[in-house]
Amino acid sequence: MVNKTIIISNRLPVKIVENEGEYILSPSEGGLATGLGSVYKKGDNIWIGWPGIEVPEERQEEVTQQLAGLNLIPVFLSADEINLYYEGFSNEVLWPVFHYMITYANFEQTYWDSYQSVNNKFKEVTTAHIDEGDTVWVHDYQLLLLPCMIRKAQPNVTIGFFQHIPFPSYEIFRLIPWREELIHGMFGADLLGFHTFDDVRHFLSAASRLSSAKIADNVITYKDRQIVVESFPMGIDADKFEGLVSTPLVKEHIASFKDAMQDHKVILTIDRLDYSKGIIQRLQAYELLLQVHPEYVDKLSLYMIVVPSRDTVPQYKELREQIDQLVGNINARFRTLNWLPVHYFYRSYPIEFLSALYFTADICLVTPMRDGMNLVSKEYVASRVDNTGVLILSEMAGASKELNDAIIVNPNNIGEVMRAIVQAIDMPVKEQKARMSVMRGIVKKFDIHLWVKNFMDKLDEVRQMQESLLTKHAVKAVTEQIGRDYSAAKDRFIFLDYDGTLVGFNADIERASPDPELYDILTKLSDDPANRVVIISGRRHETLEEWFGHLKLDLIAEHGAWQKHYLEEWRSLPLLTDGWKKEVSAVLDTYTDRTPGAFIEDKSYSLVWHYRKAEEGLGELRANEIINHLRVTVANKGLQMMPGNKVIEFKNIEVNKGKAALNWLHGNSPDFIIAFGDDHTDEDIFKALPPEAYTIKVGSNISAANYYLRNFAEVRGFLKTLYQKSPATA
Ligand code: GDG
Repeated sequence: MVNKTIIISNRLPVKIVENEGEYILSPSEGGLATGLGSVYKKGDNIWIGWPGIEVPEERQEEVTQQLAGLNLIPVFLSADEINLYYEGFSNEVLWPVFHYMITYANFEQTYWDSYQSVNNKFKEVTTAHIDEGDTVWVHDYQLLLLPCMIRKAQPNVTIGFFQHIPFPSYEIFRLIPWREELIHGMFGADLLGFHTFDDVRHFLSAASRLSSAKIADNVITYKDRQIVVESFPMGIDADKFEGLVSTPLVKEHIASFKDAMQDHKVILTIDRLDYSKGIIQRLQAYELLLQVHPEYVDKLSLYMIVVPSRDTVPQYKELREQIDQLVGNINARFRTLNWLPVHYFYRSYPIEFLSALYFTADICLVTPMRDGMNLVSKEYVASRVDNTGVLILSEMAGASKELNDAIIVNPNNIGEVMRAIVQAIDMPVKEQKARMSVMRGIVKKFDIHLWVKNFMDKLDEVRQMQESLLTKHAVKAVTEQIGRDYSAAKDRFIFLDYDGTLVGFNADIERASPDPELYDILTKLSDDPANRVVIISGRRHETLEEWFGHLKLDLIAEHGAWQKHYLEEWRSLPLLTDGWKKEVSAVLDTYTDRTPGAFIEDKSYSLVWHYRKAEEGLGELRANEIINHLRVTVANKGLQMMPGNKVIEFKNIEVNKGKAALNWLHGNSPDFIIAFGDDHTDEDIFKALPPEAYTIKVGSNISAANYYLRNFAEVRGFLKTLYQKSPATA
């Protein structure tokens, strides 16, 4: 069976109207639908979503059949569900919070209940169509819980998620009562996409504070899976907007607009009715302009199109009334007998009408308070085929990261917006063309098709990474090659790191002592006369002695500074000094005193600064300060400074787990070597051992080791399989 791709979004890309008892379907022409057309219209691929109207149960089968012809699968929602899940949780909780308008948020428990159950409904429909190996691409904030729900129902699929609105700073996101659930819902994906790198940063910071996931750069490791977080700035169908302006209908509109607008400078704004779009502040800037610069009276026209949206919600209704009022005031105050400062239209128009406006307007004023991307700005640019025109763009729109040849403004600064309009009016054509042609190049290159391709390619790359991870996973290898070699071998060396490898990582280093199961495994392993089992740890030698001194094990402590062959005494590496410790520890003390939760561990030949209990971010900051502070001391005193998992360790340069392991092998010629470890100090072992050795990284796959295991529990299972394969026990 060929694997398929499933697109899922709240709305299907189709408009359904009921006419004389019949449902009439018209496919959507929006940019996203066009871009994704290349995906969902192919082969067995499908798009799952709400069809946009309430369909009575007895007619759902009929609509399902009609939609199937377009590769669309409906999720039917009741009026109640739309009210609570869509209008409620999505638009009264997530929308305002994600756009930094927290005072608009309404944290209703019933909204949340419905959000969960509707996400679950989407999951039910998806699982009825999904097969192992398929790829899923979930869209937007209405479906944040869906990735995890699908993952649970069908673990072996590749899931991408893209959020079209901003992801706010953690300080804002944390206000949501259900913040952990939302983050974990998103963790079901393999790839999480946002418009901008700032959104990515904010998501990673929220994820690291609200979950136990490990985060390295833009890769989150959670429950043994890796999740890649990336920015994919969305584009538009640039060719379409460019082509539209020379179609007969648009040309006709252009001619009549030019007639109506005479030689006024035309400023255009187009938005959905929304408080995030900064419509009021923009009107205020325009009003200020007419007040401060009366010379523009009768020379300018503001064409303001506001597309009706959510106007049953009280806040939107209120916004509409405010706009009506402000427009009325400005017109009443500044109009002349045959000139109107603001032409305000509260309705939507066919795309040909918008295209003609884009082509005719001298200035496009796009000043949202917050916007994930903002496509209107890109559509204006794409429509300027002669490279004239000026775009004024809010720095709070995702698009400002790409279109930096626009006049960029802070939408809260009414004076700055006013000055930007003046600058735009006065801008010489040469400068307009210089700026616009650069922006057109960007909009044309990074169009909706490239956006879809980039996302799908990355998703495929992530899928391959997950697959290659599976082949590196050592559990399969132990039942095959490693197991066979182990059984055949007569002289084996087994190197085992302790913390994170044989036991879990514990916030309290005094805890995590060995348990009966571990003792049993180590005893059985070392009972085999062909095995030399070596514990190789960063722990103090006194601790290893206390825990393992009674077993038939070789012990290497403090990364090699202390060593003990079974039945012999502990000895330290010759020529090691600890004279440097006083000076380094005095410096570390000053940092510990300023970092609640941090502490120093004093070992015979090393000092460790621990910050796993310090405030997230502060520990890392201090660690970097320490590194800079002590860089010269470390070099002068022949030390090494090793940043690790929430620690920095200082020790003599000669001390190294890799050297210690090689030293152990010296004079022996084993026919089987295997080493396990979880942190960067174990990388020295993986690199030092001869190429025929098996090396196994625990907890991650990014390593010099040739295999990996997910956690200490898998290591224990693996070791059990090994000793069961021994000819001695067989
Ligand atoms: C969300 C995010 C992100 C507008 N009026 C008419 C009309 N439009 C079209 C425009 C444009 C689209 O609607 C609006 O897109 P935006 O990006 O500006 O804003 P949102 O709807 O809030 O979209 C946003 C976007 O998702 C994509 O990820 O950029 O940040 O908030 O394409 O042309 N289309 C027609 N008639 C109209 O009257 N036909």
